[in-house]
Amino acid sequence: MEKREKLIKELIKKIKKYDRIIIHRHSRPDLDALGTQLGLRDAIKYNFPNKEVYVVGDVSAKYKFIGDMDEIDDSKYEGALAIIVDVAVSHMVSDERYKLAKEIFVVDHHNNECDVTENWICDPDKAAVAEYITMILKDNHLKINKDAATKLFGGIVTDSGRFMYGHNRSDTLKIAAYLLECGADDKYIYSNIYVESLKNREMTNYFSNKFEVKDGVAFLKNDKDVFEKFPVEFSDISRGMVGVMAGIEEIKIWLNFTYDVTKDAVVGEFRSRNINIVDIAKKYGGGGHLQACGATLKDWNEVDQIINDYIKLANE
Ligand SMILES: [Mn+2]
Repeated sequence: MEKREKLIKELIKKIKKYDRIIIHRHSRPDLDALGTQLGLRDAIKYNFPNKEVYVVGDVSAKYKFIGDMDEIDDSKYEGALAIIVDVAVSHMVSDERYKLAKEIFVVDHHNNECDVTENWICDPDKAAVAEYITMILKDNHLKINKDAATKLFGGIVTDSGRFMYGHNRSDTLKIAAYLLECGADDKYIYSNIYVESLKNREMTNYFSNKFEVKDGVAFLKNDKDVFEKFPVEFSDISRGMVGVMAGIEEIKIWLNFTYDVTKDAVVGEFRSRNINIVDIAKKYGGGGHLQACGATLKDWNEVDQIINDYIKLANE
């Protein structure tokens, strides 16, 4: 049996064995992280009603519609299984108390090595970790109820860019179809992800007028004053505004740099159309997907260096 297959069986065994399971994911969550975390919780509770299952981590106002986090005591980790989804790098995991758990298991789909545990399965061919978890549940004959299906569907539809990205899109669509058969409320997800507040539209307009373009590369440099102008969560600008530069013929690579006062560093979010940009992100200590990745830069000088690297790449 392939190593990954063996580990999947291990994961299922552990889910069945442990009475208490605590699910983590990366900080500043997107809908794949949250949808998978909450969807897996719902599915485990549905299959094993007597198990205690908790979800922890920082909250996101934007994705409140998908569900709430639990506040739990450290003692809950005693003898518990911690499952970490959508991230394999320890410093990016939200709530480091997973270290208190008896065993840890990581399920991811990013191009990163795991520094958390040997119990690590990762499939970068999956468009979303929600797709991976759905496949694992399905293949191992665990039922997916309506609530779980809706949340997992939300993860897939967003991380796949509405089914545009991923290496095996026919698999992604099949898994999404399976979730609809399980009762996923796709309308609920779409009605939440396609509606924005007036404040958000004002923000989009502001950043659309602000980005610079150089030789096929667009970039935004957001210093801390943008948070005085728009008092929103960090990710609302960092990850939330990178898309204002997308879908423009002349722009092949687009970069959003936002100063993070808590780190005294600049967080970069990088996207491209049909160009592998993750290697440059890795060169600066970052990572992610081939065409959607990020890195944290020391200062604005380093930001200029990475912009130049991307300009070179765009013009190769
Ligand atoms: Mn993901």
